[in-house]
Parts: sequence; C-alpha cells; structure tokens
Amino acid sequence: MLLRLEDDTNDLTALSYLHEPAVLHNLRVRFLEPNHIYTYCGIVLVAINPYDQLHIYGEEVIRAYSGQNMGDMDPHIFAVAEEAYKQMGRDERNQSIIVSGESGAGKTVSAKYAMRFFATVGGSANDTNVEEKVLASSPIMEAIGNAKTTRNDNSSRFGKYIQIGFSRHFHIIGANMRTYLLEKSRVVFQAEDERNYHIFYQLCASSSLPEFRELGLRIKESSQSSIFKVVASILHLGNIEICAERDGESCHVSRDDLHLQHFSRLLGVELQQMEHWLCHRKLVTSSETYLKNMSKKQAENARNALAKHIYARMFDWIVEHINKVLQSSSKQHSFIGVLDIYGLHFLLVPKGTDQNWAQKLYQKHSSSAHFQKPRMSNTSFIINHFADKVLRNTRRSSRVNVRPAKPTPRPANKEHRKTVGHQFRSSLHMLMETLNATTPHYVRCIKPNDYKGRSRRAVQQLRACGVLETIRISAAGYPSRWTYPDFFSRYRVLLKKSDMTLADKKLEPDMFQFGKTKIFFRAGQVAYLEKLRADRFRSACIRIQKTVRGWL
Ligand code: AOV
Ligand code: MG
Repeated sequence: MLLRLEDDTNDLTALSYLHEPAVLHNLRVRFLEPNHIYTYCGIVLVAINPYDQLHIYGEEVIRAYSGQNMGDMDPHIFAVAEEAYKQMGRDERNQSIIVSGESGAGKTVSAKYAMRFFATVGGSANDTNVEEKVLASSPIMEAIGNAKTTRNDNSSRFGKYIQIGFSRHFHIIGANMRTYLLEKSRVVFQAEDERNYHIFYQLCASSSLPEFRELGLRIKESSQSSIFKVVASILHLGNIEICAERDGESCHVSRDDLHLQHFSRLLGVELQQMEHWLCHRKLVTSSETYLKNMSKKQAENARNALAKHIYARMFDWIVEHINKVLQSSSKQHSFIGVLDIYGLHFLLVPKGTDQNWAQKLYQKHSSSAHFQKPRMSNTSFIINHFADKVLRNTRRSSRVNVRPAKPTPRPANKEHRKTVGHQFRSSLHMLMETLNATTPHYVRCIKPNDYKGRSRRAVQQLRACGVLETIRISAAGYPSRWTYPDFFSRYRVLLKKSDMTLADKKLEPDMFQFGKTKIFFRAGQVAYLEKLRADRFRSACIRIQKTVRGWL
C-alpha cells in the first residue's frame, strides 16, 4: 500500500486511519526520507535510531529551533527541549524530559542532545562555564558507568536523572545528578561478548602514556590518581588467586601473589591482614566471636563482593564530586530534569487519566488477586503481572516497574536485602515525587533493526512504550482537526450552504465538535470525508464526460 501524500504526517495522531499498520507505515516512510528520524505522537516525540551521523544537531540547528513553536518546525529533540525551556519560563514550573526505549534505542544520545540544547540556549551569564562542565560530566560518567554489551557498544549500566538549574533570567547556574541501580555485578562478571566498564580498558590502554592523567576527569590531580589507584586495585583484586586446601573447606592466598601485593599497596591496607581476611570470616553471636575458614568458592565470592563494593563506592564518590563541581553558585529559580534510564526497567506513560479513575479502580477491583492498592498512595495502583509487579501511578505518569531489570548481586542476608530494597524504593519514590512536580515531556526511542542483536520488532517497542496506547487514546477522542478556512476550502464540494449538512450524507453528531478556531473529528472521519470528496469528484468527472460526449 502506498500512502497518499496527505497521510505522511509528522504527527501520528493526525493520521486519517489510526491503526498500527498505518502508524508503522507512516514512520517507515518518514524514516526512509533523509534526516526524518523524528515524528510526534501527540505530545510524545518518537525517535528512530538512525545508527548514522546525521547533520541535524549543529549549533545552527539549535539556533533555528530556539524560540520557535513546536508545531511550526519539523519534529526534533531540539523542539522538545525548546518546548520545555519555553514552558519553564512561561508557566514558572520545573520541567522534565523523560527518555525511554529499549537498550541501544538512543536514550543516552537523545538526553545528551537535549542537554546540549540547554547548554547553548541557556549558557551561563558569567564566566563559570557551568554549561561546559555539565556536558563534560557525560564522558566521565560513561567511562565509569557504561560498558559494551551485546545490544549496545556504549550501554549505560545505571539510570540517570540530571537536573539543570536555571537563574531567574533562565541562564544555567548549575546542575545536579542522581543515579540509579548501577550494575555492580559487571565489575566481576561479564557475559560472553560483553565487557567490563570502559574505565578499566581506558586505564590499561593509557597506563604507559604520559597523558595518562588526562582521562577527561577534570578534577584535581590528587583525586584523579586516587581514582586510578582504586580502579587498578580492583583489577588486581580480581586477579588474586585463591588456592583450595586439601580439606575442601579452607583456602589460602600466597603472600607472593603479585596482585595481592599491588592491591594492598594501592589501597594502603596491610598485606598480612588482607591475606588473612580474604580466606577467613568472623561470626559474631550474642555470646561469642568465631573465626571461620572459608572454602575456595566462598573466598572467591567474598573477593568479588569486595570488588563490587569498592567500585560502587568509587562511583558514588565521583557522582558526589561532580555534583559539587556543578553546584549552583547562586539561587536556583527553576530546573529542567532529563531522565535517562537504561533498558526497560522503567516505563513511564503520559498522563491521560485522573485521580477519580484510581478511586473507581479501587472500588471495582479491590477483590481481584491481580490488583493491589499501595498503602502510601491514593493515586497509584499495583498490577500483579505473572512475572512481576507493576506500579501504576494515575497522577502524572506513570507506570513504574518496581522490579529491578538488571541482575543485582545476591544479598548477603535478609537485613541487607531489606536495606538495598528500601534504598531503591525510597530513591524511586523521590524520583517519582520530583517528576510529578514537573511538567513532563516524553521522548520514545525506537530501535529500527537488529543491528546489535536481540532487538524487539518496532511494533512491539511502540506497544511497550505506550506510543500505540497514545494512538488508541487519541482514537477515542478527536484526533483530527482543521481550521475553518482549511476545512471549507477542502470540503466545499460536500457542503450545503456553510453548515455541516453534507449534500447527501450527514456526519453523526458525535463524530465532530466545533471549537473556537477549529473543527475536531473523531478518528476515521476525515478518511470518510476524503472518500465522499473523491466520490463527488469522480461523479462530477463522469457527468462532464457525458455532457462533452453529448456535445460531440
Ligand atoms: P540507549 O542509551 O538507549 O541504550 P544509546 O543512546 O547509547 O542507546 O544509543 C546506542 C547507539 O545508537 C549510539 O552509540 C549511537 O551509535 C546510535 N545512536 C542513537 N541515537 C542516535 C542519533 N540520534 N544519531 C546517530 N546515532 C545514534 V542502554 O544505555 O544500552 O539502554 O542501556
Ligand atoms: Mg544509555
């Protein structure tokens, strides 16, 4: 099927035929045109990963989008960023850009372009160059938190919400970053064809170079060397060889083990102590303290847990340090937050419901085994899916998958699990609170093909990220609209006088609404009018042909 030109729309909700094939076809037609990777779906920007350097992100493009209305320009991440920037000023409200999509779909790239937009249009008024520092934080964070996976060579293994603070005059004055769920297990284990965090390789590759210190970490030299020491110590720790004793229940590390020596030296810990505690553990009861041998397997697990712990503490320390460098020097008036969370752990869908709806759900479904009302909220509900629980918030967003998507290290005991779970829930809760207090803007990234393997088909991605749901909601409303002059000029042939009475057919009253400046139609109605119009032209043609033949 070929789409007629008028159906190649840059907003999917305006399609004459609102169904999945039309949506997919429209996206495809646009994607095949040069540089048309962006399409709106109502308020959502759909971005299809081009896997190619496009020349649509230069400073001149940023300047072209700056100050423009969203509807006047081609869909673009800069248009969404401009909208957030404009609404922050107009509505005096904080904003969020929520970027989602599966691994490798382009979330981090989109988030970076949004930040580049803000850095350009909201450059600091003084010489703090804070906007440059905000952009410079990306390579640092990617070095310590990104890794090659089978799906993405630069996969973010942590979630990030970066808030860019603005002054009263909407100049950037600082930024703050919150990170979520660093995948610690990667420090000690990588699946086939995957790698550890980039920093380890960067460090090894540069270890003999004089520029070694210049790893893009714009922090003090002493801090840099401490970081490199910690990273190197983790590499050595992972290489310490633990040898089993004959009894199978105990083990030892050779004091001559070079890696043990390096580890102890780099971190400034006593070699003997390290050697001892790598192979033994202390058990404390209410009355006694035991010393227990560990088997080779137990000691290796403990060694790996230590490596993960050291890495995670270093990661948090760097985030804290970057936040200090990016701290606002003056009073923050408002902020725009950009949320980039990896994989599908995280699904947020645009608003479209209200609080009463939640109340109705509580009344109707409280007895269902698949439905739960959270104790602390009157606006959310929990769906017990067969595989996991999904918390849905009816207020602004939201569908938040409360199950961590990435394997987290197995907790050592119940208390620990409680603490990790608690920390995760409370940081998620804080994030939701923050997002709910901002005006959201949505970007849905789609992977067009299987270039890096295991990608779901575009239609599944569109379903999962709520784009098709938005279309369905639109279909239930009045997605097509025409200004009165445009409507009149296109459908004049169908109108009797200037009312809505068609020459031979009438639109059902429920199928359209008169607005102030526009007429709104339910899905499919414009297609119906188009058909009537085409029929009318066809019969007019036939009449003219007959008349002309009569003359001849
Ligand atoms: P992700 O953030 O969504 O995956 P990325 O933003 O890292 O995905 O994108 C993956 C790769 O796709 C990038 O390294 C680029 O090569 C390419 N890419 C994405 N968007 C664009 C674009 N607009 N223009 C050109 N190339 C692009 V993950 O962090 O794995 O969930 O966990
Ligand atoms: Mg990413």
